[in-house]
Amino acid sequence: MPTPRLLILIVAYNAEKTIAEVLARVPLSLAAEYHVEVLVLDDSSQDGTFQASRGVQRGGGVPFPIHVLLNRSIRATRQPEVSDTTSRSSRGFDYVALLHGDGQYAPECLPDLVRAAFVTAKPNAVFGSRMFEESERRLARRDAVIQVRRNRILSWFQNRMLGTSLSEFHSGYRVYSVAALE
Ligand SMILES: Nc1nc2c(ncn2[C@@H]2O[C@H](COP(=O)(O)OP(=O)(O)O)[C@@H](O)[C@H]2O)c(=O)[nH]1
Ligand SMILES: [Mg+2]
Repeated sequence: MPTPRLLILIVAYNAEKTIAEVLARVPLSLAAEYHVEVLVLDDSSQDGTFQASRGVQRGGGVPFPIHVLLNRSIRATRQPEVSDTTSRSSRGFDYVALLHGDGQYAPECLPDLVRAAFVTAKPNAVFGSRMFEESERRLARRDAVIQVRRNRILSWFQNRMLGTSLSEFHSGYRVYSVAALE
C-alpha cells in the first residue's frame, strides 16, 4: 500500500508570536506513518509571521518539509478555511489537516484526528470537538465556560436545522479529504 499523504496547512495572519511554537509542536511521529508536508499560509500579515515561519523552516531538524507561502494580495475573507489556496495546495495529498497559527488548537491532537481520517471508512472530513464534558470541567475561566455553553446552544440549533449530530459546529480543527474538497 502506498504511504498515505498528509498536508498540514497552517493558516496564519499576524501570528508572529505563536507560529514557531505551533510548528515546533507538530508531532514528529506523524512522519513514521504518513508522507507529511507542512504549509504555512500567510495572507499579508502586518507583523513578522512570514520571517518567523522562514526561521523555523531554515532551522530544519524535522523529518518533513516545511513550505512557507506569502500571499501578497489583500485578504479577501477572514475565514480562509476552505479557500482556493487550500484546494490548490493540497493537490496530490490524500488529506489536508487545518491548523491555526495562533495556537488555538493543540497540534498534539493531530495524530488522533488524522488516524480517524485514514483508518476509518475514508470520511470526507473529520472535525475536532472541544465539547466533551471533560473539556468544560477543565476550563477554569468563567468567560471560557460561558463561551462553551454558547457554543453548545448554537450547535444544538444547527444540528436541529441540518439533521446532524455534531458535538461542536464551531471547531476550526478539521481534516478534509482532498477528493471531497475537489
Ligand atoms: N492565511 C490566513 N490566516 C488567517 C486569516 N485570518 C485569520 N487567519 C488565521 O486563522 C486562525 C484563525 O483566526 P482567528 O481570527 O483566531 O479566528 P477564530 O479562532 O476562528 O475566531 C488564526 O491562526 C489566524 O492567524 C487570513 O485571512 N489568512
Ligand atoms: Mg483564534
